[in-house]
Amino acid sequence: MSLVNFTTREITCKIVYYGPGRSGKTTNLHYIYGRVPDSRRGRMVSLATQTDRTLFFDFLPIDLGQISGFTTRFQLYTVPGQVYYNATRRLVLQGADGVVFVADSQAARMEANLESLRNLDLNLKEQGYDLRAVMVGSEGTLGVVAAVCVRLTPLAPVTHTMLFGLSIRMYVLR
Ligand SMILES: Nc1nc2c(ncn2[C@@H]2O[C@H](COP(=O)(O)OP(=O)(O)OP(=O)(O)O)[C@@H](O)[C@H]2O)c(=O)[nH]1
Ligand SMILES: [Mg+2]
Repeated sequence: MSLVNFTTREITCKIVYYGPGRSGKTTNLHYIYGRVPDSRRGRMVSLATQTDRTLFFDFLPIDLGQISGFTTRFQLYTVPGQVYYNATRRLVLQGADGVVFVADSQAARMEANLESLRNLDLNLKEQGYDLRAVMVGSEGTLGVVAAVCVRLTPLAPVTHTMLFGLSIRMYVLR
């Protein structure tokens, strides 16, 4: 659930980029950092090894403007993809409102993608989420996002929420 602070009138959403090592999670955040205007982004923090592998996480705060008088902030995190950093992944995943799964498109990395998806499934279970249910998506549960497009233009006066199902979730979890 996003954090809503009625006193400061702020809504904060935590989005975690998840996926196997070297799939491009940190690259995604760098790209977003490069596209968001200075006024809408905070400092990007990367805790990485000397070879630029994520050691703990990357963190990028972005400001999406006002929704119904509330300042909306997104906190984007990446996890370290290397298999032996699972304790860190579990920590970073805590309190996430959404997950962006970054798969590696190289055919040779298919098994690594599936391993990471299974690992996500296990780690979400610890937080009481079932990935199969999550991927169906219903109000109030965590969402798994395959792609994100953030438009930093003024909000429309009226917005609608749409819910749709995907028939491939069993295939994805196979
Ligand atoms: N060709 C190509 N290279 C990419 C792409 N995305 C990332 N890379 C390269 O792949 C390498 C690893 O990318 P990272 O973004 O550091 O990967 P990561 O998922 O954060 O990896 P970990 O931190 O180890 O989990 C870097 O050298 C990137 O430049 C892509 O879409 N295409
Ligand atoms: Mg990384």
